[in-house]
Amino acid sequence: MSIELPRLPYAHDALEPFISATTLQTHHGKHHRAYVDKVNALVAGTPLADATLEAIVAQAAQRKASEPAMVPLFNNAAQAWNHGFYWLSMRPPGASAPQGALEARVRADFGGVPALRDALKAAATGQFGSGWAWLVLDGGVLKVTSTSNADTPLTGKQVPLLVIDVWEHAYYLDHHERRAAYVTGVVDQLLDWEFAGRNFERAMAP
Ligand code: MN3
Repeated sequence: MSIELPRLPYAHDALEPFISATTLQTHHGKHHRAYVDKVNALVAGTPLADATLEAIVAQAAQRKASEPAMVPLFNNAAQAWNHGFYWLSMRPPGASAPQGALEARVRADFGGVPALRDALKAAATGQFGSGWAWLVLDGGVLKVTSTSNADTPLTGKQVPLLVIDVWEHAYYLDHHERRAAYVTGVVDQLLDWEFAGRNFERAMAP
């Protein structure tokens, strides 16, 4: 068994004009696929060959400080996982907003949805260099965070609810150096708050 490139949950042009079909073809078909292929090459013939992607990320994260070979495995496996989560974090443009229990939690922790959107934009535009901006649940409290390169909340105690890829390959073809233009489109038009709501309810379930 090897890990697989997940299908995009929408057509390549479904996120236009905020993210172009050309970007999705390259980002999903080339960048994400390269991470998946590299993981499969690195685990082939090892005890991790049959592990799930989540287990590979966890193992590599735990062992990379003492085993140099685990560093590239972590980087590629975490990137593979982060990208799968990123595709699910978006949906075709339209009015989507937190509902129900998640919306109540957003009001309690951020004061309201507009403040949460501002915090996500600030984290995504403010992340220095390559990385990811996240909405996470941390001990029952919503937080906005960012991680560098391949780093992922999956390896810690925070539960990821949504993510925005802020590597240049996510926006350069569409927006060149204007990361903020890409981030504004994603946060205001593309984030899938139903996906965040399902992640939130699963994390809060006893
Ligand atoms: Mn990417």
